[in-house]
Amino acid sequence: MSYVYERRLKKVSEEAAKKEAEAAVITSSTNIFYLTGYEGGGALIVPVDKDPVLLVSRLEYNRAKDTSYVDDIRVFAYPNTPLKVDEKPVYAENFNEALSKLLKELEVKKAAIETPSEKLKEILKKNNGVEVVDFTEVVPSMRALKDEVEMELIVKAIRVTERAMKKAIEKIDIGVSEREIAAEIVRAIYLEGELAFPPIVASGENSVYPHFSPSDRKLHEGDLVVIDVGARVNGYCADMTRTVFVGKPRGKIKEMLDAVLEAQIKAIESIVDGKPASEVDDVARKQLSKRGFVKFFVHGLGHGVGLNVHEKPTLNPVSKDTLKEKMVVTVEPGVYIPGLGGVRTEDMVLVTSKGSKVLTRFEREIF
Ligand SMILES: [Mn+2]
Repeated sequence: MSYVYERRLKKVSEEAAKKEAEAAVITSSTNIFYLTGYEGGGALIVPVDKDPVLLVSRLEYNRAKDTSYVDDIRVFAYPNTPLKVDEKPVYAENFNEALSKLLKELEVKKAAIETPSEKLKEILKKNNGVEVVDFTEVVPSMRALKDEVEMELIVKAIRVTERAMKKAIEKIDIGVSEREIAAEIVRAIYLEGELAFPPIVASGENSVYPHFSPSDRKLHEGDLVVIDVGARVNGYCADMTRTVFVGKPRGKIKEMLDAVLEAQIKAIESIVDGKPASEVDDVARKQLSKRGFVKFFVHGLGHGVGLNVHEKPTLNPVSKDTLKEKMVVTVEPGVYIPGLGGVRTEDMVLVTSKGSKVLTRFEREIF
């Protein structure tokens, strides 16, 4: 992995240089993980022409030392705690003070910082006269394009998610509660990874809520059951949804199920490098409107997935993002009709130069 971190850190220092800063300051713990392999909070300082430095709280020091690609680790800790860590003195009493001291030591006059608080800006200006520019969007944009290492981990997370989905669907039966199905999912996922998010199991009247926490409700004949599941494996997430009908779907419900699948397939077929994300969303909406369901499609079509389950790009009617080769996105149209129920199908797709590759292998038509 070290060459991966080296490559990513080099890119960050280049981006900082473009902003005429002497260093980037990364404060998102997910971005720090992406750049160093260390998952706790703190800050990563990436100077343009010096080695990177990790700033962590005392409680995270050992984890940082054991997992981070970056060797130079400074610790901030309250003054009344032991003031030596590994025989090294504690660097400063709190985060802002530590960052201020470090930027001075590294002779940084202009820092490109992720989500800088007004308080931090003030402290830096007062202490060292450091000018601050925003760096919030840079690493998330890098993360939107997945490299080979990331693709392997994402596919692993998808396979774990599919095994959990299979268990959930096998469990579906009249009289079984949403909670029991959710528990089955959680167990299956924890045997191989962790949860990317708490599973959604929404049955009957609950299925009209796109977001829902599993309840004591027991399944009945004629229920739609929306199951939205995601595992996280080695930091990388998956996200998939299937809708199952308890019984044999007919009439309007069968139409909903078919319409959502058609919309999903059309949208996936329209994906290609260079396509505006809003246009893919529009393809799904147009398809649903042919069947009269578009007014019940109450959310965006999808989102990027990686270290976060929701990340760049966004696929919705107002998205300004353009799909690019190496992006991994979900395609998840849904129709939610009060009094009838909800239907959603979600798969993960890799954007390629020629079109797309569906990464999820799980059968779609299970009703
Ligand atoms: Mn999703």
